[in-house]
Amino acid sequence: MSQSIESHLNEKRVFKPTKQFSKAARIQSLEQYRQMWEESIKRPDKFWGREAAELQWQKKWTKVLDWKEPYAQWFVGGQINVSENCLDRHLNTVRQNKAAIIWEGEPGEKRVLTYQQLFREVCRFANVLKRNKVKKGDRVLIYMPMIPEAAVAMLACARIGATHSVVFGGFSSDSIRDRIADCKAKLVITTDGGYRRGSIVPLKKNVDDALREGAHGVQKVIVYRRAGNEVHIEEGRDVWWHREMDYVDGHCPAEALDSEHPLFILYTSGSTGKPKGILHTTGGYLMQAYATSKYVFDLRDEDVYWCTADIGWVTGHSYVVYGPLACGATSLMYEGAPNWPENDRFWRIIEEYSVSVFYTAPTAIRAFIRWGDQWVKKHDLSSLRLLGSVGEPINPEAWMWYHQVIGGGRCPIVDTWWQTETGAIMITSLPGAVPTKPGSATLPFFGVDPAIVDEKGQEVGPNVGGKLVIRKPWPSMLRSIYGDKARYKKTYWSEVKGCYFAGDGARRDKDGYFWIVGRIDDVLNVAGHRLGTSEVESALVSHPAVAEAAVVGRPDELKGQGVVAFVVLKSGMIVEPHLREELRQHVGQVIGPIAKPDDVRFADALPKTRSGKIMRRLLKEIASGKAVTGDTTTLEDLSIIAQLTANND
Ligand code: 7RM
Repeated sequence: MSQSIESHLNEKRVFKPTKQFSKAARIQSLEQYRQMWEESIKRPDKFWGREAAELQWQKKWTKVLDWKEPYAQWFVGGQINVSENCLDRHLNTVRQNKAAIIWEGEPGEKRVLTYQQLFREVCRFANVLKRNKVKKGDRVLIYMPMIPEAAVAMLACARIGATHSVVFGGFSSDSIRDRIADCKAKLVITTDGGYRRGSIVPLKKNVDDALREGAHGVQKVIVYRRAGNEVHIEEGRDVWWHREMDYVDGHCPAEALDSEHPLFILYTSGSTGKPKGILHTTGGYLMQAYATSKYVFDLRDEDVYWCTADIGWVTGHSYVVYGPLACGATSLMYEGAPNWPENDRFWRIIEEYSVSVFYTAPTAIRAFIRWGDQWVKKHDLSSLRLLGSVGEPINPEAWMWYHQVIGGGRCPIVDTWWQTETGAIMITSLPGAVPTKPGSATLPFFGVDPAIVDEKGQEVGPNVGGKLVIRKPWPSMLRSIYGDKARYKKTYWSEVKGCYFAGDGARRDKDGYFWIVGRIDDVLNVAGHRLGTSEVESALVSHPAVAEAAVVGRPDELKGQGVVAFVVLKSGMIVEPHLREELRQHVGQVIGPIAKPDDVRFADALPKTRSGKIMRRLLKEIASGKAVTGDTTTLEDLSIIAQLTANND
């Protein structure tokens, strides 16, 4: 739930780290944090140089940072391989036979892959990619459910220097097609299907549909058999994962890659146009994914760490796969829904595997609250020692419930603010050092220099709302929007001079704590998923009955924001009863189920100013059932308001 500044200004509770937690933590006090943060800002070369020395480099860098705004190069001249750091580095240690991935399928299967086993699978699959003509620099699209093979596919790409682009399994064939076209993927890795709430999602069929129309450069599709559902196999194009694995051996040296070699492209919604391909590179990304996993989750060898994000989101990249594995941690993966077969699935998993660090999203926490404490109470959660939150502002009520009911009052909560673009955590508490306040992401991570600025780009004082910006480059920052440098520059580096503009509004309190309010651009945050209003609008307009559409968000108790669509039909079309549902389904098909509008309202026209701008402020008020306030004098046709407000069923 996006909070208003007024609502969280009243939050006065402070939770100090317990002595017991601090004593064992890497960063043990606020003073230690402050000292290290100062150093990281004043002497980034020294700070990051020391951190980077913990990773395995094939060639040492000559310069930590080369910054020519808005382009950063980190660890210039260095060569490093992400998969080598996540796998090989742990092999000749006691971690060799430690669980790298513990997996549970939705129907209940269980698998454990040790570092040795994961290493072998990745090497073999990397050879499968080579066998199928994938070369360093090629793009590979991954469209898979949450199974260990998804991580194997990502790490195998990283091993040979292919750039992966993971598409969330909940996205439609249209989304796959757009992304294939944009990144010019040469190969697709998918499965026959995946499980979600007891039914099978036809992933391979969606890939087939995506490849049916239009020109594309996809030469091969590798299919892993997961669900056993029947699939079409296109001779000459489609090959089975298990068959291919029989042809190759387990020897595959990790390619020496430049620090700035592209590791992945991940598409995310912006305020205009189609989703942008956020480009991340190798050395700096790995550095910050590693350092944040180490300091924020304070991972140690005994931990069973569980991040519930899907690998289709950046959180799944950085905190299911790359960060924890670079730390040599045990990362738990679960394939399915939290309420399958019953509402206690997550608590069952935590109890069964003795999960000690748990990282999830506020939208999930609010659903758990609604389902009731009885589902939690059935299970022993005493293994938990640390909780994390990500994806949207966490409202203090949800924070308190998480702390008391899930954490038993003893686990610190790290509320981690970051974005697809930032690659890794940026604002967060460190669990042994920073006192927390419910609803605040607290203080910047090492090397991160955020500020709140006003319209003119001037830093504002305590408790004044403004734009959240980052004033210095950081190792895991995006390097560009794939194929569109101009848009990169315009979106992120031209709003506030000399700063990265995040698109969020926030304030900073007198203790320097950051309180994120939410997006201030036309990006919605629906159940922790980013969605551009313009994306949903173009999906609606692609329906034959629709002439024009405007989409806004409205506060939603569970999802944070809900989607409300205002639709004008083409002339001659009448509002038939089935049309509302048909439009919802249509959006679901074009983008994916998460984008389906919660409410569709019809009108003869949209409220516009005389210069033709849609009055979104007004639509937002109508969507949330508020009275229309403020200036409507610029509105072209006043009767529209009455129509839109009345159309409220
Ligand atoms: C990691 C991720 C990014 C947007 C971001 C914010 C919101 C994320 C928090 C948060 C308040 C948080 N990447 N956001 N984390 N807001 N507190 N701890 O979510 O690219 O998908 O979304 O999410 O608005 O700009 S993302």
